[in-house]
Amino acid sequence: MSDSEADFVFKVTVIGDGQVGKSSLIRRYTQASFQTQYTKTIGAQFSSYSDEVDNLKCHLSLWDIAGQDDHFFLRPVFYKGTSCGIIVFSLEDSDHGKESLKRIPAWHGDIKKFCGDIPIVILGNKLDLVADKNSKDAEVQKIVDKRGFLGFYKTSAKTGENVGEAFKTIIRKLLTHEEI
Ligand SMILES: Nc1nc2c(ncn2[C@@H]2O[C@H](COP(=O)(O)OP(=O)(O)OP(=O)(O)O)[C@@H](O)[C@H]2O)c(=O)[nH]1
Ligand SMILES: [Mg+2]
Repeated sequence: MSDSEADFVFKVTVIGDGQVGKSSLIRRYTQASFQTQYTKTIGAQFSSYSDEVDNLKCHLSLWDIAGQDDHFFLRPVFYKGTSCGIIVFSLEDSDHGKESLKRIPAWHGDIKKFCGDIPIVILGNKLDLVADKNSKDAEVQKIVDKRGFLGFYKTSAKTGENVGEAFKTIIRKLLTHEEI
Protein backbone atom coordinates (compact mmCIF):
# COMPACT_ATOMS: atom_id res chain seq x y z
CA MET A 1 0.00 0.00 0.00
CA SER A 2 1.48 3.37 -0.95
CA ASP A 3 0.77 6.62 0.88
CA SER A 4 -1.72 7.65 -1.79
CA GLU A 5 -3.75 4.43 -1.42
CA ALA A 6 -3.97 4.73 2.37
CA ASP A 7 -7.04 6.20 4.05
CA PHE A 8 -4.85 7.53 6.86
CA VAL A 9 -1.16 8.27 7.26
CA PHE A 10 0.38 8.51 10.73
CA LYS A 11 3.88 9.13 12.00
CA VAL A 12 4.45 7.17 15.20
CA THR A 13 7.59 7.96 17.20
CA VAL A 14 8.85 5.40 19.71
CA ILE A 15 10.96 6.67 22.61
CA GLY A 16 12.15 5.48 26.02
CA ASP A 17 15.36 4.41 27.77
CA GLY A 18 17.97 2.23 26.08
CA GLN A 19 17.40 -1.55 25.98
CA VAL A 20 13.73 -1.43 27.00
CA GLY A 21 12.80 -3.08 23.68
CA LYS A 22 11.72 -0.27 21.32
CA SER A 23 13.41 -1.77 18.24
CA SER A 24 12.25 -5.25 19.24
CA LEU A 25 8.61 -4.13 19.52
CA ILE A 26 8.72 -2.57 16.06
CA ARG A 27 10.41 -5.69 14.64
CA ARG A 28 7.79 -7.93 16.26
CA TYR A 29 4.91 -5.80 14.93
CA THR A 30 6.23 -5.28 11.38
CA GLN A 31 8.15 -8.54 10.79
CA ALA A 32 6.71 -10.97 13.36
CA SER A 33 10.21 -11.83 14.55
CA PHE A 34 12.51 -11.38 17.56
CA GLN A 35 16.27 -11.19 18.12
CA THR A 36 17.81 -12.09 21.47
CA GLN A 37 21.02 -10.29 20.60
CA TYR A 38 21.03 -6.58 21.46
CA THR A 39 21.97 -4.12 18.71
CA LYS A 40 21.95 -0.59 20.02
CA THR A 41 20.09 1.85 17.75
CA ILE A 42 22.22 4.74 16.59
CA GLY A 43 20.37 8.01 16.07
CA ALA A 44 17.06 6.74 14.76
CA GLN A 45 15.76 4.00 12.52
CA PHE A 46 12.84 4.60 10.22
CA SER A 47 10.46 1.95 8.94
CA SER A 48 7.29 1.98 6.98
CA TYR A 49 4.32 -0.32 7.66
CA SER A 50 0.75 -0.64 6.49
CA ASP A 51 -2.05 -2.10 8.55
CA GLU A 52 -5.76 -2.40 8.10
CA VAL A 53 -7.92 -1.50 11.07
CA ASP A 54 -11.74 -1.57 10.94
CA ASN A 55 -11.53 -1.77 7.13
CA LEU A 56 -9.46 1.41 6.97
CA LYS A 57 -6.05 1.33 5.34
CA CYS A 58 -3.48 3.00 7.58
CA HIS A 59 0.04 3.78 6.57
CA LEU A 60 2.47 4.18 9.44
CA SER A 61 5.90 5.72 9.47
CA LEU A 62 7.54 4.28 12.53
CA TRP A 63 10.45 6.24 14.01
CA ASP A 64 12.52 4.21 16.42
CA ILE A 65 14.60 6.67 18.43
CA ALA A 66 17.85 5.58 20.11
CA GLY A 67 17.49 5.52 23.89
CA GLN A 68 21.16 5.94 24.66
CA ASP A 69 23.53 7.56 22.26
CA ASP A 70 25.26 10.82 21.59
CA HIS A 71 22.94 11.92 18.81
CA PHE A 72 20.30 13.28 21.19
CA PHE A 73 20.71 16.72 19.62
CA LEU A 74 19.08 15.29 16.45
CA ARG A 75 15.90 14.28 18.27
CA PRO A 76 13.99 17.46 17.33
CA VAL A 77 14.53 16.54 13.67
CA PHE A 78 13.32 12.97 14.23
CA TYR A 79 10.30 14.12 16.26
CA LYS A 80 9.03 16.55 13.62
CA GLY A 81 5.49 15.85 12.40
CA THR A 82 4.77 13.07 14.93
CA SER A 83 1.08 12.08 15.16
CA CYS A 84 1.53 9.87 18.22
CA GLY A 85 4.32 9.12 20.67
CA ILE A 86 4.88 5.71 22.23
CA ILE A 87 6.96 5.76 25.41
CA VAL A 88 8.35 2.32 26.24
CA PHE A 89 9.69 1.19 29.60
CA SER A 90 10.72 -2.23 30.89
CA LEU A 91 8.48 -4.03 33.38
CA GLU A 92 11.52 -5.86 34.79
CA ASP A 93 12.03 -5.59 38.52
CA SER A 94 15.71 -4.72 38.03
CA ASP A 95 17.22 -1.26 38.60
CA HIS A 96 17.17 -0.79 34.83
CA GLY A 97 13.45 -1.57 34.68
CA LYS A 98 12.57 0.69 37.60
CA GLU A 99 14.70 3.53 36.23
CA SER A 100 13.06 3.25 32.79
CA LEU A 101 9.63 3.69 34.44
CA LYS A 102 10.85 6.69 36.45
CA ARG A 103 12.11 8.31 33.25
CA ILE A 104 8.71 8.34 31.49
CA PRO A 105 8.08 12.00 32.52
CA ALA A 106 11.51 13.02 31.18
CA TRP A 107 10.81 11.37 27.82
CA HIS A 108 7.39 12.99 27.73
CA GLY A 109 8.95 16.39 28.45
CA ASP A 110 11.46 15.83 25.66
CA ILE A 111 8.89 15.06 22.94
CA LYS A 112 6.40 17.64 24.25
CA LYS A 113 8.99 20.36 23.89
CA PHE A 114 9.04 19.83 20.12
CA CYS A 115 5.62 18.33 19.31
CA GLY A 116 3.30 19.91 21.91
CA ASP A 117 0.36 17.95 23.30
CA ILE A 118 0.30 15.00 20.91
CA PRO A 119 -1.37 11.71 21.92
CA ILE A 120 0.97 9.52 23.99
CA VAL A 121 0.69 5.82 24.77
CA ILE A 122 2.79 3.90 27.31
CA LEU A 123 4.05 0.38 26.62
CA GLY A 124 5.42 -1.66 29.54
CA ASN A 125 7.57 -4.23 27.72
CA LYS A 126 9.32 -7.53 28.66
CA LEU A 127 6.14 -8.87 30.22
CA ASP A 128 7.57 -12.39 29.80
CA LEU A 129 10.25 -11.60 32.40
CA VAL A 130 7.96 -10.69 35.28
CA ALA A 131 6.16 -13.00 37.68
CA ASP A 132 3.59 -10.50 38.93
CA LYS A 133 2.27 -9.03 35.71
CA ASN A 134 0.19 -6.36 37.48
CA SER A 135 2.71 -5.02 39.97
CA LYS A 136 3.33 -1.72 38.15
CA ASP A 137 -0.29 -1.07 37.10
CA ALA A 138 -1.22 1.45 39.82
CA GLU A 139 2.00 3.44 39.47
CA VAL A 140 1.72 3.64 35.68
CA GLN A 141 -2.00 4.45 35.76
CA LYS A 142 -1.22 7.45 38.00
CA ILE A 143 1.22 8.80 35.40
CA VAL A 144 -1.27 8.12 32.58
CA ASP A 145 -4.06 9.99 34.42
CA LYS A 146 -1.86 12.87 35.53
CA ARG A 147 -0.42 13.49 32.06
CA GLY A 148 -3.56 12.70 30.06
CA PHE A 149 -1.97 9.86 28.10
CA LEU A 150 -4.17 7.71 25.84
CA GLY A 151 -3.44 4.47 27.64
CA PHE A 152 -1.07 1.81 28.95
CA TYR A 153 -0.43 -1.64 27.47
CA LYS A 154 1.78 -4.48 28.69
CA THR A 155 3.70 -6.26 25.95
CA SER A 156 6.38 -8.82 25.23
CA ALA A 157 8.35 -8.35 22.04
CA LYS A 158 9.81 -11.82 22.73
CA THR A 159 6.58 -13.83 22.85
CA GLY A 160 4.55 -11.30 20.86
CA GLU A 161 1.98 -11.05 23.66
CA ASN A 162 -0.23 -7.96 23.18
CA VAL A 163 2.09 -6.36 20.61
CA GLY A 164 -0.26 -6.45 17.61
CA GLU A 165 -3.22 -5.59 19.85
CA ALA A 166 -1.39 -2.60 21.35
CA PHE A 167 -0.43 -1.17 17.95
CA LYS A 168 -3.92 -1.75 16.55
CA THR A 169 -5.49 -0.09 19.59
CA ILE A 170 -3.16 2.86 19.14
CA ILE A 171 -4.17 3.18 15.47
CA ARG A 172 -7.83 2.94 16.44
CA LYS A 173 -7.36 5.74 18.97
CA LEU A 174 -5.58 7.87 16.36
CA LEU A 175 -8.48 7.30 13.95
CA THR A 176 -10.94 8.50 16.58
CA HIS A 177 -8.78 11.56 17.16
CA GLU A 178 -8.85 12.27 13.42
CA GLU A 179 -12.63 12.15 13.36
CA ILE A 180 -13.03 14.66 16.21
N1 LIG B 1 12.86 -11.22 27.40
C1 LIG B 1 12.64 -10.17 26.62
N2 LIG B 1 13.69 -9.53 26.06
C2 LIG B 1 13.40 -8.46 25.25
C3 LIG B 1 12.09 -8.01 24.99
N3 LIG B 1 12.16 -6.94 24.17
C4 LIG B 1 13.46 -6.75 23.92
N4 LIG B 1 14.23 -7.65 24.56
C5 LIG B 1 15.70 -7.75 24.54
O1 LIG B 1 16.21 -6.56 25.16
C6 LIG B 1 17.36 -6.09 24.50
C7 LIG B 1 17.15 -4.66 24.03
O2 LIG B 1 16.16 -4.63 23.02
P1 LIG B 1 16.10 -3.45 21.92
O3 LIG B 1 14.83 -3.64 21.18
O4 LIG B 1 17.34 -3.41 21.14
O5 LIG B 1 16.03 -2.16 22.88
P2 LIG B 1 15.94 -0.63 22.46
O6 LIG B 1 14.96 0.00 23.39
O7 LIG B 1 15.67 -0.50 21.01
O8 LIG B 1 17.41 -0.09 22.82
P3 LIG B 1 18.20 1.18 22.19
O9 LIG B 1 18.26 1.00 20.70
O10 LIG B 1 19.54 1.19 22.83
O11 LIG B 1 17.43 2.43 22.57
C8 LIG B 1 17.64 -7.09 23.35
O12 LIG B 1 18.61 -8.02 23.79
C9 LIG B 1 16.29 -7.78 23.14
O13 LIG B 1 16.42 -9.10 22.67
C10 LIG B 1 11.00 -8.72 25.62
O14 LIG B 1 9.81 -8.39 25.48
N5 LIG B 1 11.35 -9.78 26.42
MG1 LIG C 1 16.78 0.31 19.53
